[in-house]
Amino acid sequence: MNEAPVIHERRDGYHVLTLNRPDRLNSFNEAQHLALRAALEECAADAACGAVLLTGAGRGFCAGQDLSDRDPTIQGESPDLGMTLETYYNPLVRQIRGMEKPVICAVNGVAAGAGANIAFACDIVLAAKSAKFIQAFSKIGLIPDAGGTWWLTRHLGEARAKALALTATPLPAEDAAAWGLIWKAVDDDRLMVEAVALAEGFAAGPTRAYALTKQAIHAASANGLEDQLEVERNLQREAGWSDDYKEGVKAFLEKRPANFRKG
Ligand code: T3D
Repeated sequence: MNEAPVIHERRDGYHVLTLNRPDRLNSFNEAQHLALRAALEECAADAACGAVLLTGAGRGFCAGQDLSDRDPTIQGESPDLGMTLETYYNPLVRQIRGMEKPVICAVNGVAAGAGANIAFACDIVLAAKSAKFIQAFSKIGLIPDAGGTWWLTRHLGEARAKALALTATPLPAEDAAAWGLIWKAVDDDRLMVEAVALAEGFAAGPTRAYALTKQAIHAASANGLEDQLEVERNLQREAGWSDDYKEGVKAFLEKRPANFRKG
């Protein structure tokens, strides 16, 4: 068995990152944080990588922070959780959001605490129908982190955000999709098939246009229409100067599939 906390597979055109602490439902300890950070840095730097696919080993996706590292009977003094967010979780969310290529999350089972919110940070979230999302924080006297208060409020509105956060009620994958929190819930045996098909599609696609699209959509949540029209003008100008755009139009006119070369 591979004991690395993150399994990093470099495939043709995309990378697969699998959280790999299944006996702890892939909850985060420091080693897993550092391995995931290094893997994402490599994905970002690899020009041949057109997409990242994140998933979990075993029956869970990720149960958030490894609470055995927070055992008060061992730790004594309370840890500074603001510091652990600043050191590990916040940079991880920024790394995923800022990745200049699509990040797909295949949620293979329960996603709890920061595990749920890291999934929501990804660009396209597919979940197995058996999976559920739990804002488990209130059960241990914490507040949602890793962007949880932001994703829930933006995607669901205050009523649902507060109910999920305050009650820690598990949200089944199909409801998460129906509520607009994730892209799709799929049959369990189809999860990786569909996630891989998406990754392969992105691997063959116009990477720079995907990066600019992410940038525009992220800007939209803070902008009014006038400001957003300006963002679109500026980013479309850049897209229009790319070789991918020339190739896309040429391929359309020649009635053939485009052969994007990531430029
Ligand atoms: O601390 C900071 O730095 C601040 C940041 C905080 C971010 C956070 O994420 S805080 C929230 C932490 N996560 C949780 O509170 C979730 C804890 N886990 C659960 O509530 C449940 O395990 C689940 C609802 C996720 C799944 O339940 P179930 O019944 O399917 O599985 P289980 O039996 O509870 O778990 C299976 C094993 O994984 C079990 O170990 P065992 O008994 O087989 O040896 C369990 O202890 C272990 N496990 C699950 N979650 C964690 C964990 N071990 C350590 N930390 C966990 N988070």
